[in-house]
Amino acid sequence: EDTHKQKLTVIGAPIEEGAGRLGALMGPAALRTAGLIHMLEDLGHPVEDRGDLRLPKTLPVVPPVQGLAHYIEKIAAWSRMLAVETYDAMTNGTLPVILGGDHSLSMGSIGGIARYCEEHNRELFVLWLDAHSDFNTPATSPSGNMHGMSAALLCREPGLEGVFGDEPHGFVKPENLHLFGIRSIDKTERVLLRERGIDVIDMRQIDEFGVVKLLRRIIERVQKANGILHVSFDVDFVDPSFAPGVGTTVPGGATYREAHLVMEMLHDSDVVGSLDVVELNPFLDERGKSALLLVDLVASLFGRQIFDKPTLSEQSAAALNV
Ligand code: 4U7
Ligand code: MN
Ligand code: MN
Ligand code: MN
Repeated sequence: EDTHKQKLTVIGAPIEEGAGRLGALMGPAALRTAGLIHMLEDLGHPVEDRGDLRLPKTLPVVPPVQGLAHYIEKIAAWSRMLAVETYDAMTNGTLPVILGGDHSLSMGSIGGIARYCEEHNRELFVLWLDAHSDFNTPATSPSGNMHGMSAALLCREPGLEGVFGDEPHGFVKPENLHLFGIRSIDKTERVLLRERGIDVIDMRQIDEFGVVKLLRRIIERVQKANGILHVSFDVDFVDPSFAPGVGTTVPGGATYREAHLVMEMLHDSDVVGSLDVVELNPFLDERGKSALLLVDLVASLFGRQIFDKPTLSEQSAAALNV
């Protein structure tokens, strides 16, 4: 989890059937075109690029679900494949970076990471940077789109058991899931989030208290538990004025600097053990703007700094009491 020169395994997951509109399939390609791999290497990280994964020809048979879960066979195939890949990457002592692809991929990526953590007795925490809470089940989802169900599946909500079937994977403790940047919650989702006691940091709290205090609290929790933090970065966490290339824009998102500050703090915390970058839809982007922003944000997470030393003089630090 030392994000300082940590060895990275990059895994492309061009999956789009979990989202309501097509195009997230091109996400990994756009992130590569925007220079993601070179950026990581420039920062001094050894990178093993496993390329973009492909679905097997035969999809698993998934028993029928109660409610709506579009393309569940494809999501199941991706989840099972990704869980193996992230588990492997962690077992090899590397930090998996999964390039999406829609947010349904986190079922698999985190499923594999959680399995690793369970087997190695490490407490797993998840920071879910998103406009949405992704806590629907087939029974509650208004859309049936599975990118809105990944957090629920990981917290063992019923109705999605067919995704993994008997394939090995782990779960996330509901009390270790931190949703951050939220500003769009469905009615039934709200009920479920309350019942499960999920920590929901919405945009109103971010406006009132700022990202620093709110994130510091989460980081300290992970550090105290000597835990591992998985960061699941949904592009729509950022305000659509900075990141228009996403199918589910919601106004009032994180600003350019708020998003960077989150990533910079995460870098300094040394608790990040894995990362998803999801929901980039290059078909909806404006001349690569969102892809380029994402590469810069990931750079902040992996150690790019504005300046190499604290920029406050001792005198001004004392005056500000920081
Ligand atoms: B994303 C939604 F109804 N809640 O379930 C749903 F508003 O991964 C949106 O966060 C889900 O982008 C958004 O379809 C999923 C909808
Ligand atoms: Mn560093
Ligand atoms: Mn979202
Ligand atoms: Mn999401």
